Amino acid sequence: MARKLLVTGGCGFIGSNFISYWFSRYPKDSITNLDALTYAGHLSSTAHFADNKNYHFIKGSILNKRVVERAMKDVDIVVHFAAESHVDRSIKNPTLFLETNVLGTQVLLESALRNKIKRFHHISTDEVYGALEFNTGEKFSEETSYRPRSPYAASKAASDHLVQSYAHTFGLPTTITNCSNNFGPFQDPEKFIPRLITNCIEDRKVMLYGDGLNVRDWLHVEDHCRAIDLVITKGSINNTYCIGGQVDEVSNLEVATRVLNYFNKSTDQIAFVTDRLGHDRRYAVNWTKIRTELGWKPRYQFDEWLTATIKWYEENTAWWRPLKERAEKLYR
Ligand code: NAD
Ligand code: TDX
Repeated sequence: MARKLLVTGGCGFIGSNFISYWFSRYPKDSITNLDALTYAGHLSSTAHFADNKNYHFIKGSILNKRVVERAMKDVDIVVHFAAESHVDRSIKNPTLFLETNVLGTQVLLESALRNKIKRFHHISTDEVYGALEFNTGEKFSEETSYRPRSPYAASKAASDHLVQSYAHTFGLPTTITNCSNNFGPFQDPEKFIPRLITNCIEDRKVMLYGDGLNVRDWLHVEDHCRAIDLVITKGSINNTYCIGGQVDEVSNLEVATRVLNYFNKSTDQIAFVTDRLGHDRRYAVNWTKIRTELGWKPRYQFDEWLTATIKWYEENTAWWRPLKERAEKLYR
């Protein structure tokens, strides 16, 4: 039977990829996308499905109770992506992160409860677990204690706790996924990999924070979407699943070197700039639970799909060029 989904933040990077993924897999389902179109929300990321008769867009904030209540009508499944998502911005303006990520999530939870939603799926991050040391072999898992270290991570941790509290106290059927750094098409050029690629295309220097040795666990956005699908359709209620990528430990410096190599540029193009305050050293995710319970594993190998992502940015300059100057301004 066709289902009705409410996707929040569907004009952002992962949300727009998720809507494309869902329509390709479940064409009979209908999707309402509630997005405030902040600086991170782009209608251009939704152009390829905007005409689908099963797609509806509402421009509005998850903080607006009236708008949320309207969007929630007759919905079966909520998939909640909307958030302030950039760590550097959370260092400059933490308050906005608390408003959107914590209070906004609570508005959605209240409305989901009132409307007897069958599943509330919350998208979260591995950053709630803090940071790992180098060369320890340690990874984050569902058992790891929460130790958020940036205002962004703290706001996501608070939102996870709220979701769990609504499940426990009020019986709202929820699931949470905590995933690592995504990469792929339609990621805003203010984030590391798209900034790297677009700086190379525009012959700008490539910026690395600190010594460039920080490690991220890169997950292709489509692998992420497939994992969310499995958790929604087959995952156990009131459960958390960790999601990570198919990548060997790779430092930011190595990622930058690979991108520079693609463009036949030398590492002289790298500028080591002032480190991010509180910069987390290393993330790595143990995804055993989702593999053993739901049979998920990442399909997209990092090196191969980094090249595919570079090509996507080369071929889609019309998408990112209008966003580039604003993104660079953030770092001045
Ligand atoms: P993004 O910044 O690209 O997009 C966020 C979207 O939310 C935008 O379309 C924006 O307009 C919308 N939004 C912001 N505030 C809103 C509000 N008040 N009401 C309605 N819409 C609002 O983010 P993303 O990278 O796609 O991340 C999506 C989710 O995944 C976030 O919850 C983020 O914490 C989580 N996450 C992201 C990553 C990653 O690597 N990008 C990794 C782990 C978890
Ligand atoms: O220009 C840069 N130079 C640089 O060295 C930028 C923008 C980043 N970096 C570093 C900081 C990090 O070590 O690259 C790494 C990745 O940075 P971001 O793209 O800002 O991602 P990160 O801070 O790791 O957080 C991301 O993954 C987890 C998402 O933005 C979050 O939303 C998600 O929860």
